[in-house]
Amino acid sequence: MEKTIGYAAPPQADRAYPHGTRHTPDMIADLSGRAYEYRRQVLRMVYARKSGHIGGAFSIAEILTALYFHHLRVDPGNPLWPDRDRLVFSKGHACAMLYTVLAHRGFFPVEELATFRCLNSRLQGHPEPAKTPGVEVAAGPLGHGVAIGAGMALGARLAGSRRNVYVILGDGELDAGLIWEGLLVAAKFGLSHLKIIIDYNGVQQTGPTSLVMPTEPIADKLAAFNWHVTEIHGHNMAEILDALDLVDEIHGRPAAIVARTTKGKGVSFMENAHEWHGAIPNDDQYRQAVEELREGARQWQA
Ligand SMILES: Cc1ncc(C[n+]2csc(CCOP(=O)(O)OP(=O)(O)O)c2C)c(N)n1
Repeated sequence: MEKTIGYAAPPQADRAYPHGTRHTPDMIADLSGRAYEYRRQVLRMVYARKSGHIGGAFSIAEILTALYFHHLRVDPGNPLWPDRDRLVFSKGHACAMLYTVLAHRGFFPVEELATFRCLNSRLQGHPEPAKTPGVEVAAGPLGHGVAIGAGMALGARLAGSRRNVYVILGDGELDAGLIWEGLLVAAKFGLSHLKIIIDYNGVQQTGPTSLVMPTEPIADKLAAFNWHVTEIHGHNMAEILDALDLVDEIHGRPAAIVARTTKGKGVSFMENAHEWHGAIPNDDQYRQAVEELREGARQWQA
């Protein structure tokens, strides 16, 4: 028998809106403001540990917030519920944001975020499903997400389950050849359970994607691979929520959301700067970043 999905939030969790809730202005403002609070949490974690990846964590904040607090059918009280939707976080280096969102959704205590990247912590520098509740796949070596997601989507089909598989990729990650094999396989099998979201911030570890390995026009390439493609502004909560609803209605082939984002979003000196892929703020930079992110959250308060 199908289990009722547990939207009753665990005591510590932030409010989740049930899948299908209307996209009201209040809800959009609430989730948008939270994305800034979650960025501040990530900043605290990386600053405290002097280790981690801020730029790519900040670019995915709104998308992960939309997924975990509105779209995904998951149950923090029963993380291995067989029919849950799966989130494959392929750009694993940016997991500080994944951990933050999972903790605030109720998968594990928010206090545990303070153990990020500590020896023997459940929150390692790259995600590990055996350790961390809510993490579905191990990631770190880039390029595996689409192939893993295709396998999971085939599995859902064979099991007769309506669960969906969402894969989050970085644009630099598209340099990996295995991604393109996964795209071919998913199209071949018409995997409509599979939805990929490309966090296209245009900047990777050592410079702009357009210089390291140009991938544009990405939408045309995906369409030529027989994927349904939607392009959105990846920090606009309303556009994200609409796109997630839209891709769920695509049948007969897999669907991609190309989200145009900004690496380091929300902190002026981090935005679009590849140095902030993995740099650690000094004390002054930390204070300025905290203030800018507070201001970012404030703009969404009534
Ligand atoms: C197979 C593999 N090659 C290289 C790396 C090193 N690496 C870590 S992050 C990164 C850049 C990723 O860029 P992108 O996917 O755009 O990530 P984002 O900007 O979203 O952080 C690279 C090359 C890796 N983790 N795995």
